[in-house]
Amino acid sequence: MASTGRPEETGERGRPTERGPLPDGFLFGVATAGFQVEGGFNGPGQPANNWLAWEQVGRVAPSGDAVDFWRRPEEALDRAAALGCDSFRFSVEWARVQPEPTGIDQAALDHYVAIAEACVDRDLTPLVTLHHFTHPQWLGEDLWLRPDAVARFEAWARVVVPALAPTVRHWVTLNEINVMGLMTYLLGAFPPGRLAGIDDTAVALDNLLAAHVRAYDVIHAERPDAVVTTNNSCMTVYEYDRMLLDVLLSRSMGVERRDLDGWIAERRRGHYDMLPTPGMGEALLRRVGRAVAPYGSSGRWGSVPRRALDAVEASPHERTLDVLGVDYYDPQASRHFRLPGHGTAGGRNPLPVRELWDDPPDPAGLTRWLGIQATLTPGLPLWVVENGLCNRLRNGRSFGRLDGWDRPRYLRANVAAVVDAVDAGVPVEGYWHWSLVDNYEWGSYEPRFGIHGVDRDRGGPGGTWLETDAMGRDAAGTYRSVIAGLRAGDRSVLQQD
Ligand code: IFM
Repeated sequence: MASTGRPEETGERGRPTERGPLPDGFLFGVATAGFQVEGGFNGPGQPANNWLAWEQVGRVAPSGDAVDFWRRPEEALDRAAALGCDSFRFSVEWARVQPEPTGIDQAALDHYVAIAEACVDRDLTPLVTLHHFTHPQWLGEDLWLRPDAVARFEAWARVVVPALAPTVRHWVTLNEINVMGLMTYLLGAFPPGRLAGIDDTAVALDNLLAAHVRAYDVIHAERPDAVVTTNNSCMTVYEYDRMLLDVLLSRSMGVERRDLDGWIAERRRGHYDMLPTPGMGEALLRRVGRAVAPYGSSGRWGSVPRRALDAVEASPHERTLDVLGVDYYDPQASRHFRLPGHGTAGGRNPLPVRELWDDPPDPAGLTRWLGIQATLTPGLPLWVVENGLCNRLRNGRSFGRLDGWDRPRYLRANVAAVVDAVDAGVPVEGYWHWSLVDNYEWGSYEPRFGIHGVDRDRGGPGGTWLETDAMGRDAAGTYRSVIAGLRAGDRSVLQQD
């Protein structure tokens, strides 16, 4: 199995080192995504992506300059290095490199190579995402329903990977495949904003999984020692989380295609057996998930193409995940639904869903989740590819969280949860905090996730970075001391004040 750490740092997996409680080669990082930080999309003369129409008609806030990462990546990389991180995650934006159907913007591609090299110059292992929710506008909003979606994505990987592979060994193919499918076709939150498009969700998920497999193959052909993952956002409903990974892993687990549906049923049981007993809402969502799944169910969704399985079968690799990436926010599906009019930071929420800034932290849940994944896939290392806390900033006013949590407490508690998992023998090999800096949160600058806050009204394009986070807390100082302390074997840095 490929080692995920840098060669000089790699030791025995899951074994605490003499220097501290974490395995050798454990990566601490921060995670970002191009459209959220770069700026310079969807304006006149700028590369256009699938959010263009929504920005133009005012359905979402303009992404504008974001934090101007495209023009000054050094500031972000210096800040990540100053935290003591040894990894930095960024995405290569398809719309920037291929703004037109024909040809590529070589200067843009070279710029991404330069960013990867600038990471290495700072001892930051680059973790590169090939697709973080966006694609060129010319591919249409419904790219992931198109029969040629997988081939298109494979062609995109063939553009990026040869250019970056000499510098980049660690990859995320597609960010949060499950969220991409659900937000686009079920919940209407990503363009084209379809609600309850159950069949479309299934087709999109199938295409996204197949695209992952093809990209995995492209990356490994270019760089056999690559470490490749995709990072589902943890969700308790099996069909929208673990089932997708199980489809990818089925071949490596010796499951024949004809046996897949029965095996999926077993895996569903295994997944739910390890989760806390569901309340009524959760049980209902699980039933719905099961009824509409493209895999593991009978009859109704037989029309879904199952391209993912074809790709898994055709791959030269028995297993197309080198590490299991998890994004951990609030996995409990039923917790996302609330009665309209419920209280939220800064007012009342008229919608039947919980806002990001009200998502309840659950560090113990993170330890449990990591353990469950390791049990379901013994021997596969794990990365926490994203984990972060949101607060709201509205019209220049920053709101604290209703539950009183802040980022220093969250950072300590969640890293401690990862350390607990490692102590229990779970092979976690990296943690990337979302995010280094406040950024464009898919249609709005109100949700803030940054270790560094940004004053968007001061300074030039991209605003002014703050030393504190949006709540005025020293999140940077906390992460710095947590990383340095754990590397020195000092767990006291995880204690709450
Ligand atoms: O900002 C997003 C990111 O793009 C994907 N994962 C969740 C983050 C916070 O909502």
